[in-house]
Amino acid sequence: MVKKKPEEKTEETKQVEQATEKKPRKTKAPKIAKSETQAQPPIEAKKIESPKIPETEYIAEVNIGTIGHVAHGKTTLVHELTGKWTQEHSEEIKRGLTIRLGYADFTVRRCPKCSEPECFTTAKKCVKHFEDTVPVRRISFVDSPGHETLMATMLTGAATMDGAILVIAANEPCPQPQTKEHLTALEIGGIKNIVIVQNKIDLITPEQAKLHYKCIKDFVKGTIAENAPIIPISAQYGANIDYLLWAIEKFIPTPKRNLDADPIFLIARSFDVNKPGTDILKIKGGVLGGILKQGKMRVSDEIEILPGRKIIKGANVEWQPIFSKVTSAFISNVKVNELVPGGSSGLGTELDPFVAKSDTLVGHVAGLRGKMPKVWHKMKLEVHLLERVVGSKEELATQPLKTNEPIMINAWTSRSVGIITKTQGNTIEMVLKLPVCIYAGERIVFSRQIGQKWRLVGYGILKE
Ligand SMILES: Nc1nc2c(ncn2[C@@H]2O[C@H](COP(=O)(O)OP(=O)(O)OP(=O)(O)O)[C@@H](O)[C@H]2O)c(=O)[nH]1
Ligand SMILES: [Mg+2]
Ligand SMILES: [Zn+2]
Repeated sequence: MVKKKPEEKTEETKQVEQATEKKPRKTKAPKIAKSETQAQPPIEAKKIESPKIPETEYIAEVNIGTIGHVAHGKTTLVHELTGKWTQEHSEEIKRGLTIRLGYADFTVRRCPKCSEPECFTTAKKCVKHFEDTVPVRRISFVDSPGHETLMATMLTGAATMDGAILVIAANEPCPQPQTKEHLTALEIGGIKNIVIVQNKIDLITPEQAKLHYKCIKDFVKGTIAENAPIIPISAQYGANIDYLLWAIEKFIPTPKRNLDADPIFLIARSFDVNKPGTDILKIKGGVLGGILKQGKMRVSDEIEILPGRKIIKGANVEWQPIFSKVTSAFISNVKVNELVPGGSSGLGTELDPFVAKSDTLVGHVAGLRGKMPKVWHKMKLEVHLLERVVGSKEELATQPLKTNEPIMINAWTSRSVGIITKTQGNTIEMVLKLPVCIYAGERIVFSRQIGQKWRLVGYGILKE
C-alpha cells in the first residue's frame, strides 16, 4: 500500500488535516529486539485526566521537532503519526520538499490490554483487542526542512523544540551532511531528549539494516545523541510505529516549566486571518504563532512585542515597541483562557492585521508590557566554535572569526546578520543589521558564509 502523494491529492490532504482519528495499519516489517524496551519501567498511562473530553480538546504539552537530512522522511513520519501533510505551500507541493516549518499535533494512546511497547498507538481502537485505547499524551510537532540551504529555518524551529526525532534514511550511507548539521544544532541548542529513527527499512534487507544501525551508532558516539534509542521504522508503511511511540514517551518527557517567570512568547509565525473583503467591523486582529517559553499569558493581558516596528527617520533607523492586548489564546488548536508552556501555541491580539501578515513578526518576542528582555543592536559574545564545519560533504577545520566578517546569528526564533567589529581571545563584538530581543546569558547560534552557503560554526554566550 503506497500513500497518496500530496501533489496528486491537494484537496484530500486538506481533509486529512481535519481528521484526528487514524486507521490502524498492519505492518509487515520486522519487529525490533524486545530486550531494549523491556528493561525499562512501564510508562504511566492516562496523563490526560479525562479521556471523556473530545480529542480535539486535548492540549499538547510538549513540542517535538523532526530533523535530519533532506528527503529522509520527516514529513512522511509526521503524516503517519498525525494524519496531516505539513507541506502546505504550493512551491513545497510542486517540489516535494519542505521549505517552511510545518506544524501538526497528535495524541499518543495505549491499549489497556496490550503490553509495552506494542500497546502504543495513535488509533482509538486496538487492532488486537478491539478495545478503546486511552490517551497518554498530546504532542505537537514542528517539522523542519532538511535541505542544506534551509538551515536557518531549521534553527528557528530548533529554538522551539523540547526534544527531537532525528530521522535517518536507512537506504543511504550515514551520516549525510544535514544529519550531522542538524544533530550539531541540537547540541548547540542543548536539546538533549532525542529519539533516532532509522527510516525506510522497507527498502533494505535486515542484514543491511543491522550494518546501517552500526553506522548510526558510530556516528552518534561522543555526541549528545550517544544514548538515544534507534528505532527502525518505515514511515511510509507505518511499521514499528508502536516502538517509536514507546521511545518518544520514554525519552522525550514533558519538561518541567517555569510558570512563575515573566512570560516569553517566541514568535515563529504571524498571520492576518481575515479573508479579503471582510467587513471592517468583523476584522480580527493579527495572530501570533509560536511557543511560550516560560510563564503564563492570559486573555486581556497587555503585551509588548520587541524589537517591534522599524521606523525610518531620514538617515536614522529606529525600532519602537509594538503594544497590544491578548484577545484569545490557543495551545495547538484548543482555545484556553490561560496560556502555559507546552505545544505549539497561538495568541489572538488587537494588532492591526497588516502588522502581523505573512510572518512579518517572526523572530520578535511577545511578553507583558514592561517585563521584556533587552533589545540588542550590538553584542558581545563569548565564542564557542566547532572544531570542524559540518554540513557539507568535505569538512573543513573552522578558521577563527575575523574582524569585518559577517556572521549569521539565530537568537531564539530570530535571525540577523552581525558584522564583527572586534575580536579578543574568545570574545567578539558585533553590530547587528537587525536588532534582536533576548536575555543576556542565552546562546546565540552562529553560521558563517562558506562558499555560497551559511554553515553552522558554533555559538556564543551573550554578555551583558
Ligand atoms: N520507501 C519508503 N519511502 C519513504 C519512507 N518515508 C518517506 N519516504 C519517501 O521519501 C521521500 C521524501 O519524504 P519526505 O517525508 O518528504 O522527506 P523529508 O525528510 O520531509 O524531506 P525534506 O523536508 O524536504 O527534508 C518521499 O518520496 C517519501 O514518500 C519510507 O519509510 N519508505
Ligand atoms: Mg519534509
Ligand atoms: Zn490491545
